[in-house]
Amino acid sequence: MIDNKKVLFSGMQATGTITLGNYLGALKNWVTLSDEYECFYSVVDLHSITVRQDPAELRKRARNLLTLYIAAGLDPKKNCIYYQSHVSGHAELGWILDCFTYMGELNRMTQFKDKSAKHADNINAGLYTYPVLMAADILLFQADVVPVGKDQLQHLEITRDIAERFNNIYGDVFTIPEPYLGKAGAKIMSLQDPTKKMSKSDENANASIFLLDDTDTIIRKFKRAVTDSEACIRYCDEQPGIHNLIDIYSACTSKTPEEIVAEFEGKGYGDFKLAVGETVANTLKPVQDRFYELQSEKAYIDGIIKENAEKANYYATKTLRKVQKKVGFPERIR
Ligand code: ATP
Ligand code: LTN
Repeated sequence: MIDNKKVLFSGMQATGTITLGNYLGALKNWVTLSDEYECFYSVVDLHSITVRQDPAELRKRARNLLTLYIAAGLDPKKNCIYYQSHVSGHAELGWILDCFTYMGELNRMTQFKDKSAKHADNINAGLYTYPVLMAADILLFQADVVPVGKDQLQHLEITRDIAERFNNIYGDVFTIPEPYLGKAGAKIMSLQDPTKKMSKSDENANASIFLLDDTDTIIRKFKRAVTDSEACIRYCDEQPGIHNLIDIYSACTSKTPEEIVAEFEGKGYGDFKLAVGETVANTLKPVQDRFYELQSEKAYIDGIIKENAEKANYYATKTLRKVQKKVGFPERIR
């Protein structure tokens, strides 16, 4: 608890331009939750280097991502928006938690299996211990709740296991976090293969809507979206393409799938795809406009980066000192 509010932590990697999946599955919920909780939203750049990055490009993407957090509606005066690399406690707690995590647990992580298949030439130890660093992110702030997309639930589970293990040995040190999944949009699928999740690292640019895609591009991508052969709009597992488009429309409009099916009764795929495309474009437009405005407000953003890194460091250090004491590191002499 901070000032009688429960704590929320979440983060995104600066590995590419964020997609509609990241927005509907995570960022949009972050904004909704931001009044209720004391929030920490990190650009998790330490996680990004588990995959080889171009340094200049990484720096630029991280800045854009941080700016997008604000453009999407997170007030940086109320929410602590910061770069993970500016708070050394993440790495320090990560190391300690490495020593409380079993290789058997890490061997089961599906993201590790997927990413090592994708980057077979660079299966590094960081990629393997990635979930422990993620656990450190969350536990460092004693987070009660962690809003994520469905693909991250396994990492939340291991975070809880590590925290419980640590607490069993040393007493109540860590808050046990709960995942938060939004109602709609928890798993947005690729527009080209609706059995795969929409991902910012997909090689096919038509498979993903990027947050900064312009209106024409968005509509074109939806027009080309792979759908099914039944030519009617139903919400069922046999029509994964239409299912995905209904989920997207639902997440943008707050209409239920039933209402959407009723709205498009008797209409064809073409009409529906256009409606989804226009709705997504209208949803993203204000975020894009604000992003481009903010990009030119360098001093303002720099100020936020500095202030929030200090705030994050303050809370991180509090937990870290407690943990260091528990495991038996010597007291600091002041
Ligand atoms: P990559 O594609 O590079 O593996 P990613 O987009 O899956 O990256 P992150 O940037 O780390 O991964 O994800 C940030 C947040 O967005 C996480 O909470 C994740 O669960 C959520 N997310 C990612 N993809 C989707 C999706 N297709 N649908 C819903 N939520 C998603
Ligand atoms: N692993 C997440 C990104 C991430 C995160 C976190 C999310 C890193 N640390 C802490 C929530 C809380 C991902 O790949 N989507």
